[in-house]
Amino acid sequence: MQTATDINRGLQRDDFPLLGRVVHGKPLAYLDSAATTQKPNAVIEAIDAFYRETNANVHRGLHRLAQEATDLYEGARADVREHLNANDTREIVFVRGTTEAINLVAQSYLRPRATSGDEVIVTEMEHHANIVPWQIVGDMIGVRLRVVPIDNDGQIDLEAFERLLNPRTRLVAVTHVSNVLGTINPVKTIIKMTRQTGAAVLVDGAQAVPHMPVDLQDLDCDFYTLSGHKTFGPTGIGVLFGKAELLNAMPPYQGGGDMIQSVTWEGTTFKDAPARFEAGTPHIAGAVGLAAALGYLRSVGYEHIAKQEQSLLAYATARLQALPGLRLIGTADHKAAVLSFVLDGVHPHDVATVLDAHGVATRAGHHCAQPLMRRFGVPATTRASLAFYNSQSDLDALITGIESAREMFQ
Ligand code: 7TS
Repeated sequence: MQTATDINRGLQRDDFPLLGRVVHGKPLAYLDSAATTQKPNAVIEAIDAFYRETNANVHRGLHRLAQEATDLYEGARADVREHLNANDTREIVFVRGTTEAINLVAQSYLRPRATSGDEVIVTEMEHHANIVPWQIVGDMIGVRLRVVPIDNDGQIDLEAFERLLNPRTRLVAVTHVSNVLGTINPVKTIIKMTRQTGAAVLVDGAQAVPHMPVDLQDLDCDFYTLSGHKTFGPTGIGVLFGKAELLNAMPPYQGGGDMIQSVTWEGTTFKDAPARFEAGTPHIAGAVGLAAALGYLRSVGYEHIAKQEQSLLAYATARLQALPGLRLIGTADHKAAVLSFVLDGVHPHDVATVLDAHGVATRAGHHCAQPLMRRFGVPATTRASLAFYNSQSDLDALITGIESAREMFQ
């Protein structure tokens, strides 16, 4: 159960050794979890134990360690399936992260199917990872990007979306949670609306899985992505979920070892998914660490996580809105604990630099969402992005730092 102490201290904060660091002589206030999350002991220990006790390659050795490593790697896949409530373990492809997952879908799903004049629908709030891969393939075959507008609070205009859907729509690609605005999008509605057409739906879940339970059978999207490092797991590992019938009908994205049935000089036949999309030695320790992270998240409990983060979000929103000259970008009714803002007369990078001197880690810039910055008429924002381990004192340090930036620059 959450208590008032959790908000003061941060939920399970002691599980995260790095959060005890001192930066510039100040206790670290880590408010950059949308860029990457810190790692709990459970994850660090799982990776450490893998390299100390089990390390071997997977799927190809008959010796004991190779079998154990394969069991751990495939066990991690089963854990991911369970965590996301996907139908089948074969629908879980390990990739480097969301970026690679979306590129895979662009190259292996869109490229072979689309013809000139087809359309891909995205929204104005997408990360570049959910824009550029469609443009790269689109430019090769003449596929057009159509963009769903958002309102001034950062919420998708569903009526405009409905008007954009048409028989030329091949794919709808939408973020579950915005990395800049925090908006939690009505993806179930978007998926249902898309189902009225023949188009497929990809949901970018990079910023969702760290904060909320995701039920893929309930959502019924065709593709879903996550990044391990944003979900309290290691960098270099992520997941592409794809419906089995779609994955098995898609050509491989990369060729190499462990993904073939047979290779001759005349040609090659491929294994079914997920192996056909996992050429070469995978990030075995990464998968093990990711499974540990998801298990850890379940042990903390998404109900407690949501309660903690929503309390912190409410507190931070009220404190920020009380600061004169501060404009919050992203004020949706339904949002995750991400606070982007601009301060009159002070460049967002200067704000972040002053904050750093106070031990407060934020990100400043366009957050890989340049079209979104243009939509709000700003070149950049400063962004504080939270996780359940944050505390009210992290947010107090943020406010103190912003006030000091204003004194220095205004
Ligand atoms: N999609 C969203 C919504 C994201 O926030 C990010 C990364 C990506 C895709 C790409 O994920 P990757 O793991 O493949 O890099 N977002 C951020 C961010 O907000 N700050 O740093 C990275």
